[in-house]
Amino acid sequence: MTIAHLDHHGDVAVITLDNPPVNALSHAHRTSIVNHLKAAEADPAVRAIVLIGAGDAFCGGAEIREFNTPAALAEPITRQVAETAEGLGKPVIAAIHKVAMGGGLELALGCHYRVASPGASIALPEVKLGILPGAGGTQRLPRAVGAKAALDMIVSGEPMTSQAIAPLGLFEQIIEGDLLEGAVAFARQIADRGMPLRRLREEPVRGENLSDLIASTREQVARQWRGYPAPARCVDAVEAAIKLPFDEGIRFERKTFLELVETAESRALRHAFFAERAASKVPRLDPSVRGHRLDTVAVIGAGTMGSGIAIALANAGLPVVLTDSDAASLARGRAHIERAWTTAVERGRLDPAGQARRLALLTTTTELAAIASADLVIEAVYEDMAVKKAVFERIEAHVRADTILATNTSSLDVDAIAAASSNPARILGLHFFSPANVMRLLEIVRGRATSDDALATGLALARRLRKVGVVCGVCDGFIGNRMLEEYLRQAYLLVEEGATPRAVDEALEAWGFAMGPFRMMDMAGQDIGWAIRKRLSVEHPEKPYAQWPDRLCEAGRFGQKTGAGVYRYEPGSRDALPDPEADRLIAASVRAQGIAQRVVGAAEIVERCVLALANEGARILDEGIAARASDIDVVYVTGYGFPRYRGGPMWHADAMGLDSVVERLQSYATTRMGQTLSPAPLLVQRAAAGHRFNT
Ligand code: T1G
Repeated sequence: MTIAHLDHHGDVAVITLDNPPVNALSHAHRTSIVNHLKAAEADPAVRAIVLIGAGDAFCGGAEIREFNTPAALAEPITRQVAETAEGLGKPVIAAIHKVAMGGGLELALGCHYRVASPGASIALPEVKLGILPGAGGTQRLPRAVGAKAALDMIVSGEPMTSQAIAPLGLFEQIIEGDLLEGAVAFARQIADRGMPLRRLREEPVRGENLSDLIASTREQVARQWRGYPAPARCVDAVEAAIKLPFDEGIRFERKTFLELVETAESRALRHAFFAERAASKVPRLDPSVRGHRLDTVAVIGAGTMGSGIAIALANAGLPVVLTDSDAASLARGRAHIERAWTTAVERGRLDPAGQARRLALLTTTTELAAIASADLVIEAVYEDMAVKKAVFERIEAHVRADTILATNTSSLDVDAIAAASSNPARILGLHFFSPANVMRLLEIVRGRATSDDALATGLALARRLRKVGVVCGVCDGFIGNRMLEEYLRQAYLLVEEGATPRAVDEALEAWGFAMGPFRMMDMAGQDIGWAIRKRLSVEHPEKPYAQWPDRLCEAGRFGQKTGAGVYRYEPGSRDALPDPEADRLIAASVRAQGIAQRVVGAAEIVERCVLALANEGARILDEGIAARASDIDVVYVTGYGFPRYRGGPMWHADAMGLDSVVERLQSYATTRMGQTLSPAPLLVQRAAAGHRFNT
């Protein structure tokens, strides 16, 4: 790995940040940059200095892997690198392309001037890692672009493009051509004109009604970021920039950063960051296998999933052929897709040209022969094994021998589907989550016969769709739905023992879940859970199943789709309202079984539901269905509303201590749940060895 290096373009020194893959500011890199800045300052032949990034980034920020290690605090820290640039007596120009994020943007803010290529991604995303910009960003960005824009960027962590942020005052120039050439010419111009060195620390924070701005942002953060400490502290730091002299503001920022970087939430969010990236590294898959070119993708079945997948494909610029044997279903699917893009245009999330481009990519037909040119076919028909096998047989009659075939099944046996195929090696599972054009998770199911080529094609599709692809083996429910079954089992049993559905939902939502289990099942459809319980109670009779959910389904209470499930819903509303009829059915079911009622507290609700996830995750890990514990965390955080600031079920168990997890599960295993909460062998093993799930 190389680090920064210094070249001379006549009387302009060029310091190139060079720490692949994103020029992260490791201690060695920081030291090298400071040494080159000082050397350029001392060199009488140098009249100006340009900082530029090698490869695909100016700089992606501090080296996150150094956090909570001595290297992160070893001087020069990132703030000092920015201060060195700012303190020089010669003009220092940051030349930005592709990415300037976190400490990388803060380094650029310490420079006297900034130029950029168009399309660069500019962000202070630290809040997404549970921290805040700790190298002067909260103090300099408000002075560069004004308090409002800076506050939006720092609290959201979201990027702006270089050309969008330029008018706010961040960049002196957007350079269309060769960035280095343009930056050197700009630097020489600054030197020739003897321009004053622009030091942001000497400038005021711009904006009106700043106290109102801070107050309103605080209210918005309190509503939107429950459970996340960092956003509110970001507001505090920008308020310090407004109210305090620069150096006091910097001290406040540093103190706040050091507090946040030690929080459990930040450690969990950093785990989630790296876990998503680790998921793309698949054991026993030759990294040189890149998968098929994807020029055309076909989707079979224009229902909710099929049309959602078609939207996701067209949004990613892929030509898609959507077929359905039933003309009415196809028409409904197409109408759903067109409505989605029309709504996006109405809401300003898509421009008419983008809508037209997407519509041009979409072909809908009842003729299955239209899939002949597809490189990949995704089956999204009714969740029934016989139906799927029949569809695959018809698909194979129309496509090339090398076309990859994927089933979108949410739990059925991919090996059984593949076994019915003439070429099982080309078959895999691509489990999309509804709505497929919104949810980031994609479970990529690797069958026994799935070839590396087919698997690599699934991973490439996930990247193309900007989804998080997690490879899993074949089992009932793969990773997420298999764990969900154990989570729901506890939730249903808790109600049988005396908890109300609303108490269960509220306990888990207070703990951080986006939606409690019963509101979630009312939305997904109680009938879906009913069908799965019917199948599993036959396949696994040894496990206890609560009966009251079946009583509600027998009464036709499927949730929002029927206006009533566990809760009642007014027409057109998703508000979960109390429903005495549901309470009556539950009480009758419990009475008929003679189950003694008791007071069930929120702590027990959370513990049994959350640890049931980690316990089943341990079995999934032990069976090799998931390659690593962090893949399980990624599935549950990105696909099932597990709070990201708690890292995922396996990370949470690690944070609790696996010996405590074993002890808590054993304390419940003696009750009615029997072996459903008895600790999994791998959990007991890791706890006894003092190890963690996430190594
Ligand atoms: N530190 C360490 N590794 C990093 C990294 C970072 N800042 N950014 C990326 N990587 C690794 C990543 O793990 C992956 O590794 C590889 O680079 C490619 O990443 C003082 C304290 C920059 C937009 O939060 O958002 O500065 O898997 O797959 O899609 O105030 O990476 O190959 O082993 O994501 O092209 C603030 C985080 C840090 C930006 C590029 N900065 N990075 O996206 O590639 S805190 C961030 C990203 C900070 C200061 C504070 C993205 C990217 P591997 P990738 P990409």
